[in-house]
Amino acid sequence: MILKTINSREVLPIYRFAEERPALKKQLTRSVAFDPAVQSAVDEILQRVLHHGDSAVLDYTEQFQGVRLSEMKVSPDAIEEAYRQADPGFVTVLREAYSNILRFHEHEVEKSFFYESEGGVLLGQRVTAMQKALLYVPGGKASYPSSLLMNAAPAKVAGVKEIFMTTPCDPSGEVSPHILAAAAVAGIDSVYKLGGAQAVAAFAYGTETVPKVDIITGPGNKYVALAKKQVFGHVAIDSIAGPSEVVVIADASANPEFIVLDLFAQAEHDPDASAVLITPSEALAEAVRRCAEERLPSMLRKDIIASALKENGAIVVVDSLEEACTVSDMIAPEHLELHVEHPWDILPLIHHAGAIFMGGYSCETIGDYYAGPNHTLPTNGTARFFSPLSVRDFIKHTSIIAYSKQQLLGCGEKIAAFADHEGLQAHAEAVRARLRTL
Ligand code: HSO
Ligand code: ZN
Repeated sequence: MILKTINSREVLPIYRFAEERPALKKQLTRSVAFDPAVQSAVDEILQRVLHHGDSAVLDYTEQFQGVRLSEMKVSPDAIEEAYRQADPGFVTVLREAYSNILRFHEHEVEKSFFYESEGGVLLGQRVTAMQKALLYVPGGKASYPSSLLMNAAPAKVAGVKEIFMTTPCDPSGEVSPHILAAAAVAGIDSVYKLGGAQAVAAFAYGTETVPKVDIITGPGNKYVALAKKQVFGHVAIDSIAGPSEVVVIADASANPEFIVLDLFAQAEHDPDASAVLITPSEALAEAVRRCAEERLPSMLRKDIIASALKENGAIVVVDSLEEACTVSDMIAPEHLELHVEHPWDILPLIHHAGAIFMGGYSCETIGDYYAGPNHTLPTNGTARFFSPLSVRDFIKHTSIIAYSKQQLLGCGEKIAAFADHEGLQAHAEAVRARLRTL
């Protein structure tokens, strides 16, 4: 078996965990870091849109998309037309996937609760949906109708009143017909042609024609990601999406070709994506490395795959499946596939992953498009504390407190005395004034 050093730049180098522990830990764990140049560009865009509204949005669109828009919205007719023109097979799978995604998210719905506390006091928590949501859909090569469905479904199920979508237009002012067809399937209320930090700013602050929303979700480039981070507080956001990641844990029973294609599937998203196999089987490690070398030249996106795998790809040989789970937890990957004979047996050993795919036939592609769970998942190791996009992101809770006169009489003086201890006289008097009426 060939063991490479951590500095190897070969596609899918093999490392032995025990020998490379500190270096591998450094290489495999990723964290969020923003470039200061991007930071200052985004700050300026946010400030200009905040103070100059539409004119700043139009100027930036002209600068970055190369078109002076006369209308920021896509007309309902154009959406309808894109839907009618779309390949019927594509529309069918969009509809089927959307129905699966909706059904999964219906299980996430939280109920309000009310209960009678001591002495009949009524307490509760009311769950209501946010009123307006913006779904951001990136342009160019990363413009995915599947991501639109994944963002729309939890908003719909939560009961968001108005769902807006925005995606950057091309230099002729057009947006992708596939995205428009998906917007029709998902029942998006209005579609805008804006992109970048200027789109995030417009919907976070509101302009003369762009509505201020309550939440902005969806992936985007580093400008969009940083703009979302900066407007957090003015609006809610889902999370800061980083490059996509997959970890595969496999034993000797696994199919090397399945593993290679699943690693490639993640790597083809982005040169910064990461794809890691962890296995106790040296024979499998070697078979996967060889198969990756064989398959790479025929892949359409081989250049992206090769750079992703060179920078962030690895095969890590461990002593046992237990150790594989420990290494995976250290990465806390966005996606984790368990290509092992008994995946349910090792599931309890995994604590941190955005989504876990059980067994060699549950490939990530199924989850990306069709199964139902959300494909917007925590990246960059944030699966330690963040969760997939869900209905919970689009709702909020309100506490309800209902005391009657008699119920206040029972506890009022104690509460007033509590307020006295904090030196807050008006608080104490607010209670005592009521007690005096009883
Ligand atoms: N794997 C991506 C989602 C996606 N895949 C969209 C295909 N289309 C991030 O989880
Ligand atoms: Zn994918």
